Amino acid sequence: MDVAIELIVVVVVLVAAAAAGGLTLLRGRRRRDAVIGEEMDTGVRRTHPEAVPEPQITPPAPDPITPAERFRQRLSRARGAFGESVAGIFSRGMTQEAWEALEESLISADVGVEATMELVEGLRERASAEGISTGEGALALLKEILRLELAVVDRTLHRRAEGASVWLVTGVNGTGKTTSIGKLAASSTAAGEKVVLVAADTFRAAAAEQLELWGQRSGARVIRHGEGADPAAVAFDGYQAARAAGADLVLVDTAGRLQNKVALMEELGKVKRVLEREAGPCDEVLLVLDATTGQNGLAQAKAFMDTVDVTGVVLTKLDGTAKGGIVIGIQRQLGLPVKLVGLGESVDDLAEFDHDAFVDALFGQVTDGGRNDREDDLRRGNGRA
Ligand SMILES: Nc1nc2c(ncn2[C@@H]2O[C@H](COP(=O)(O)OP(=O)(O)O)[C@@H](O)[C@H]2O)c(=O)[nH]1
Ligand SMILES: [Mg+2]
Repeated sequence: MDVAIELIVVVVVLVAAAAAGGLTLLRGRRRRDAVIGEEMDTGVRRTHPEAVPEPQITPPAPDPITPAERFRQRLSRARGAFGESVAGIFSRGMTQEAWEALEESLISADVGVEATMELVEGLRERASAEGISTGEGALALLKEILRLELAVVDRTLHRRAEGASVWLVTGVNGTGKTTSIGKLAASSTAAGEKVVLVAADTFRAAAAEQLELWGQRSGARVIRHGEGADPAAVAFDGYQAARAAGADLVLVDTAGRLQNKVALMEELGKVKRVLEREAGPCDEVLLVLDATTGQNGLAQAKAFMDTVDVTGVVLTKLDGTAKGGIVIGIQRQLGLPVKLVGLGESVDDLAEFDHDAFVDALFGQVTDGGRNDREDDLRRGNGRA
């Protein structure tokens, strides 16, 4: 009899893990289950079921690579198109055709038309001022210009010194809000923090259920109401619960169906007002953008920026696209810093944006860290001090 019950539990756990995006997630989950035991029971409604025993699987050895290396490796999947098209561009020297081809490559990598024109113009001016005469030299200079441009932005993820920090997460449906919140929750709980997830996307019950699954996986508490509940009321309860529990971080998940944009934006504005009334200014208002939607995503972003003061972008699905140039588009066209990058569907696939690794990956160099000698040699070889 006991064996039968155990078997059922094992099957349920396996099915749940598989449904949530593959058994690879078990790795992150096992690591973090220890945190589930650490409770915050101070009268807060606890909505995730009791932790269930897990099948005995030997955990794989911890990843020895650093986050920056991981970022590079993951991005390397996306580098293809841009790196390859740019590599051959200057093979016949710095001709007019080459400059035009470079513009085309940047535009197809989603840098944006205006930004591309400015970048290429700036590059041509500097190349001639500095006496750079080879294509390789021009490419090295382009990398340097991009690095400098991306380096000047403040990408700090703000936390308050005392009390629960509040991060409101917004964006169109399907961009990866809930998944990114889950990943953030997992890394925060793994770092020993108390995290509360607030299911303020009440449009479908499935949205809250998805968040609960991440709550179980990460050991974060989930606050939810029923389907169709007022999202602002859930936000209110969520923050109160977090405060009562002495939580460190509150991650608020919101709805993103654009079919009824006016109602959506009103709802979002209200959620933010309620949070700020209770907690003071949100420490972060993150806009989640799907890198594969490119310039269309930027048009959608404007609607959110008109409603809430967005403090940064979480750029998801960068693992599956060659259009990484959107990072530059976001910075130039929206004036927003990309703070976090989604590089896959599993729990570890969220990274803080690393501009050096990003530029390397964009140009197809993924093996060495930061700036590399070849680049410096090229510059020296082209007559610069
Ligand atoms: N490849 C990839 N898929 C992602 C990433 N982030 C989210 N997803 C997937 O995108 C889909 C929508 O994500 P979800 O979090 O439900 O979006 P939401 O509607 O904005 O909450 C899911 O299938 C996720 O697994 C990412 O960085 N890379
Ligand atoms: Mg969602």
